Amino acid sequence: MTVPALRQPRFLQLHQSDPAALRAELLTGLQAEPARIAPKYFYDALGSRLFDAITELPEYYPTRTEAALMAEHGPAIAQRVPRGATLVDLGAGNCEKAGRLFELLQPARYVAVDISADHLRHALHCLQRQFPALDMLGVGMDFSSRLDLPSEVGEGPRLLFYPGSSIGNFTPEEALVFLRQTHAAAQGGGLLIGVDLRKPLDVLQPAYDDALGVTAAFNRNVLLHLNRLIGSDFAVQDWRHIAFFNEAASRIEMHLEARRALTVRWPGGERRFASGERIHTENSYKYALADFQALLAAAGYRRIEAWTDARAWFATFWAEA
Ligand code: AVJ
Repeated sequence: MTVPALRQPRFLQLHQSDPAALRAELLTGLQAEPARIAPKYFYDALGSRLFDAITELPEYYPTRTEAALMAEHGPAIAQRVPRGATLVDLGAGNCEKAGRLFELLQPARYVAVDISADHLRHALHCLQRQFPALDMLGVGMDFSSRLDLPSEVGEGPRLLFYPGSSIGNFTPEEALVFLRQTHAAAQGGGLLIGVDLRKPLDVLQPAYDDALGVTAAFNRNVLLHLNRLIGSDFAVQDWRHIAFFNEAASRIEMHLEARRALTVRWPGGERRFASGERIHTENSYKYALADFQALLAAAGYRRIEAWTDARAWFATFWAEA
């Protein structure tokens, strides 16, 4: 008896972090008025674990609402989505959400994209054991500034998958640029995307300022990450977590606020912060269903369809490229 050779996932690392460019970008943000740090810096090893913990908090509704909505409307979504497509998972992380879609959507190939191919190794090897016949590729690339999928993704219709409402970190103008890039990359397929919706303040606010202080730890941890990246001397105890809904901009804003007047130093520079001065660390936009639909149409998508949970807190859109 011959045992067929087991398929193995392939990996491709495209993004090479350039320490000088990274440093320059971070220092520009630190010296800006007001100071800012991009949300992608939340996700060092500890930050990624803290984010996973956030998703289990009673106050943080997006992850479980999206999961329930995908479970409920999965069959309807599957009716729209082409079979045998290449499922391209943008920001795959632990690949959990995509794994739940395989049976439903029957992709011919799975391409997991994350900033680092190394982050994907463990998850893809696990998934490959569960789905031995599926062709799998892990791609390490930074698509936050430009989505430029490599030719290794292959021919055939692509199903781009961008769950979790990460699109909310972009301004609507940036989101439109990004959606146009996904439209160009989808070649005859489409986009399945999770979007967090506007909702009452008493739901929104605690989701980003939970009673246990996990989101506060997640926000303040960015300073420890920065200390390692640029050699700064931020002391986390000097900084307070701030989160509020900016109604006019329809976004949650997160900031770190200096508890006292202080100076932060790094090799070659420093910045003074007044007491109460803030560093802007994240925007998380909340959309009206019709506004996001219009954004997808403006990006060139047609036959746009949305599913929401019963309370209309979260939406999953399918849009044909
Ligand atoms: C990963 C961007 C979807 O905006 O809800 C969670 C990040 N920040 N709590 C979000 C986050 C604070 C999250 N996204």
